[in-house]
This record gives sequence, C-alpha cells and structure tokens, in this order.
Amino acid sequence: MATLQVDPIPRALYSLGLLIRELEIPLTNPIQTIKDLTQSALGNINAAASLADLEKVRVAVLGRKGELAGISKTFGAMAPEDRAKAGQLLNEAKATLEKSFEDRKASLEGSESDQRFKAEWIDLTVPPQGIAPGHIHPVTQVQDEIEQLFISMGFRVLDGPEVETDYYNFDALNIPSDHPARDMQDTFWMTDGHLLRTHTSPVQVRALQKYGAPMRMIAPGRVFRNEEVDASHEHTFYQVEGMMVDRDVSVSHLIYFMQTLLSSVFGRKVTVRLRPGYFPFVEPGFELDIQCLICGGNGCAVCKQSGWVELLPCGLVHPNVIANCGLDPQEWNGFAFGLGLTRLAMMRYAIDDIRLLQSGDLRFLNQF
Ligand code: FA5
Repeated sequence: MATLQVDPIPRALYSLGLLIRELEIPLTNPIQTIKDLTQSALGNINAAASLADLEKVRVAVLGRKGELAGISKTFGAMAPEDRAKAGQLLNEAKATLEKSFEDRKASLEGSESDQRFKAEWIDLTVPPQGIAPGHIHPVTQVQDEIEQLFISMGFRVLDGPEVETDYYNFDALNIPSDHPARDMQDTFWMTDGHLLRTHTSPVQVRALQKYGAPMRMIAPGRVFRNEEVDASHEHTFYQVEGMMVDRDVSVSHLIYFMQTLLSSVFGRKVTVRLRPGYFPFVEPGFELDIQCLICGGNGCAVCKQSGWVELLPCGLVHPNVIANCGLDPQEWNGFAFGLGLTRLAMMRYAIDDIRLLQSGDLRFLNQF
C-alpha cells in the first residue's frame, strides 16, 4: 500500500491550535494504474468478438463513470507536479484507447457485415422451388377470346357499373315500374334505392347515350340475382352484352354474329335452337339454346333433364329503347344479345355444376 503525502497543513490551522493529524490515504500509484489500465483495456478491445462486446469495454473504460474517469477523481489528492504528469498521461491513455476502440470497431463492423453478407447471400441463378404459377380462370379465358373476336369485327368493349339505378336496369330498357317483367329477374335492392344490376343490358343504354349511333359494342361483366342456387343457377354470374345499332340491321345480321360467336368459342359444330323469347327491350325477341354438352342432350342436372341450356337470348332492339337513348327509331335500329358467359364456360369445359366456378376450390381450378 503506497502512502500519499498530502499538502502541507496550512499555518493558520497550527495557529488556531486545531488538531493536527497526519493523513494517510491508501491509494495505488495513479500513474502506474493508468499504465496498467491502458494495457488491459487494449487487450480487451482487441479481444472483443462483437460490436456489442466492444461497446461494453468502451463504457467500462472510457465511459462517464468508467475506470479512467474514476482515476481522474483521485488526482485532487496528488502533489501538483504529479497531478500534471498524471493528467497528461491520462489524456494520452484516453487518446490511445479511443483510437484503438475506433480501429477495432471499424474492423468488427467490416467482419460483421461480411458475415451477414455471407449468411444472406442469395444465388439468383438457382431455379425456384415449389412456386405454383397461377392461371386464368376459365370464365375469364372465354371472356378474353370473345373480346378478341368482337374487337376483330369492329366492336368496342365497354364496362358499366355493377351498382345500378332503377332507370338504367329497368326503365330505360322499356321495363317501367309497374311492368310484370320486373319479376323475371329477382333483384338485390339497396336501402338507398340503388340495385345490383341483374343483367348487363343497362350498358346498351349507357353506350348509346354516350356515343350515339352507329354503334357496335360488347360489355362483359358480373351480374347479380336474388335466386335459388343450383347446378346451373348462381346468384352472381357473368354475362356478355352485345349490341349493334345502325341503319337497316336485320335478324340475319343477328344470326350471322351469333353463329360466328359460337363457332369461334367451340371450334366445332354445336347444336342450337332458336325460339321466340320475350324481353321488353327487344322486338322480336329470341331464346337461343344450346344442346347440353354435359349430357349430350340426354338430360342431366345442368339442363334440368330437358337436353337444352338457355344460353344466348337476343333480338332486335326495341324502338322505345332507341328513343330512350335520344335516337330516332325511324332512322336507327339494331340487334342485341345477352350471352350467359358463365354457362358458356360450363359448356365449353364440360363443367357439370356452376357452383364450382366460384368455389375457390383449387382441385377444380387447377384443371384449367
Ligand atoms: C337477360 O338477362 C337479358 N338481359 C338478355 C338479353 C339481352 C336479351 C339483350 C335480349 C337482348 P336472361 O335473364 O335470360 O336475359 O339471362 C341471360 C342469360 O344469362 C341466360 O340465358 C343464361 O345463360 C344466363 N343466366 C341467367 N340466369 C342465370 C343464373 N342464375 N346463373 C347463371 N347464368 C344465368
């Protein structure tokens, strides 16, 4: 144990006759302590294996309450000339340690990012594993084909709102509110008086009002009906509206386009029948049925044992609709159709239950 000589006791204290004591303060030599501490701290800095370890060393040695700060507190008890020497040494030690700390930090940062880089390294040339590519839904596949076909024949593809007004879904299509035909399509009404469109026919009116005549357009889209679901009926399904308005359009134009549509989608002969049908927005109106391709016409759940599936109702646009769109029915006429797109996809791919199409069942969807 070293003995530290304290400053001479002021004369005044002698004269006052106060108790004179010889102070003995147990203290290791601070200069030696600084040297020892510097050596061991340098060792610890170099031995730090991570940035976190290094930070611990820094706080223990160089921190505000660290060992160097602790030593400096003992300087007050030193002789002034020793104090100056110790102070200088302390500053040198601090500078040495700080530099060594920064060097070690830079090297650790480098190696840690090297390690991370190695750990996170990705070989971009490795072929992907277990990725199941998606594919186009069968209804969308048929829709895409129909769009391409009609575009090639000079039709434009239009869209319309799924939430419709009473006016566009019914009134403008010659179905006033007291008309019994409103009951043909069970409607989802909204509390504000709007409705979910029951068919794509409102787009006929919107198109003619917006673009006028002559007009060739199709409008694929989703429609909604509040009805019982079975093998061939959904509450939500797809239709493609089609319309051509010009001068002197006749039923033969209509039949030509229907034939072109069906032979393009099926790529082979399919049996259809045309029979009279009633829709207030066409006159004359027809039902075009296809012989059921699920059972070959023998009768099944899809065709309700009839051998026929209602697919493509159509007709010549009613003069009242032409007039409701602001056109002169004496000058303009046309044909319109409302293809059951979901049912067409069923026939095309021999799907025997319409509910599969929106089931989200991957065992079903992955077949396409
Ligand atoms: C209409 O919706 C008329 N707007 C079609 C039309 C347009 C006629 C232009 C004349 C001129 P319909 O309600 O029959 O008509 O429906 C048309 C087609 O949609 C049907 O032939 C059928 O293929 C399909 N369809 C009707 N209800 C359902 C349903 N619940 N689920 C699946 N498909 C349906």
